[in-house]
Amino acid sequence: MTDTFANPWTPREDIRITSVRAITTAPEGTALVVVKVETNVPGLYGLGCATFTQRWKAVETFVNEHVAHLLIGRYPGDIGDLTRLIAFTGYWRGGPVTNNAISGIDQALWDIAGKRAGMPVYELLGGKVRAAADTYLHASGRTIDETLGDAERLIEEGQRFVRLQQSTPGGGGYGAPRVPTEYPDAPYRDGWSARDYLRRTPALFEAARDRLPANIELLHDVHSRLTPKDAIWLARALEPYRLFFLEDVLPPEHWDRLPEVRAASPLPIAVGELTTSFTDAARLISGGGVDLIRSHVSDVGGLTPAKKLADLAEVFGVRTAWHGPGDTSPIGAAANVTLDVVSPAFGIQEGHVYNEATHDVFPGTLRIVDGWLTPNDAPGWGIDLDEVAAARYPAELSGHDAWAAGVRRPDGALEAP
Ligand code: GCO
Ligand code: MG
Repeated sequence: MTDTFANPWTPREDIRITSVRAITTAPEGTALVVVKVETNVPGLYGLGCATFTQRWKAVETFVNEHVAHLLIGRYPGDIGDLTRLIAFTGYWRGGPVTNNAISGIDQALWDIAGKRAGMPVYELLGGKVRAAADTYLHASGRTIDETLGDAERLIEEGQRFVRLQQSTPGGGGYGAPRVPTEYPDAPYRDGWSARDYLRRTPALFEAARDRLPANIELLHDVHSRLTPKDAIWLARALEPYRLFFLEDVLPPEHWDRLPEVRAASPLPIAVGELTTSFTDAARLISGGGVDLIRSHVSDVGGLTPAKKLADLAEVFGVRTAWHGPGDTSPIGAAANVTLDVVSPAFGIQEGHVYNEATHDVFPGTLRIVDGWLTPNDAPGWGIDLDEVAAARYPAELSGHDAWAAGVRRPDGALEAP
């Protein structure tokens, strides 16, 4: 009987995929999904990041029920064919659930390829063009003073790049703690006001330039909450403070207006963590609206498409800043830094300091040292998964949902998180 899903060539070696499983663990409370692909060669398996923390059960089911049977019996070296098979058999393509599932497989197969070759993945991609990736971490606080105090702590630890986020009433101002209401007469007293945010943010950066060393690079994440005109206003207001980048000024629905925003100010514009298709990310790069592309690698389908995006960015003079928050597994973080060291288009890497429980679950998890991230030299990603430890941290249905539902305007209208 012919196997409809088999590719029509004979594998170079008789190595076969024997099992494909999604494993979810939450050692920091945030659900992390990884895919484990096992083979008939004893001890030869790979791990890939498939973390869509808000909808982790959907990714788990997608991998275990819809993907595993397509791959069992296949040759793990045919990465491009296997990942296209997953995409095309669904007919409708793209989206975070599909792409995270594909990424889990894609990265696990690259891990296997590295282990077979006895090389880290960065060498399979052509090798290093830099020793390590410079990172930025997040400083936040209820007040300007608290935010800058947090930044000083990070600078003390060796960071040269810090993202500054300050609370504004209601929803916190993205990335900063929630503070008490300031709109007692409004229908929703604990609302978040874009006008108020626009007024406060330049003051934060003015104070930062006064207080922090001049060589420290400053970043800021708007988290997609502005209109194009407000975005231009903010970019211009922040010009004197020489930001390294201004992130996600517009929601994805208005990305066609990015060229206008970018042209209005010399401040570099970084966009892309909400891209959920390779082609959308490619169009951001080629469309003239971004200075840095910061896709979440698993949301565009894994290492293979992200490497193509890095190459495209190189051609267009755009730099990379791959999304790397706490809802990226340590395998995903390793994929990010792999891209960083192989690509001439590298701009900066968002870092996350994982807790010790995460290091127990994922032995080999990278640590930021003096602000730098350096990939493992071990074959593949050089990161393992201790399944017994992982099971000690079961995931719950996402706390991120509650956070995302928590931002409303003073008039009560739901705001993008
Ligand atoms: C960033 C982010 C994230 C996202 C988070 C959503 O790191 O720049 O915007 O923190 O909010 O990944 O789940
Ligand atoms: Mg962001």
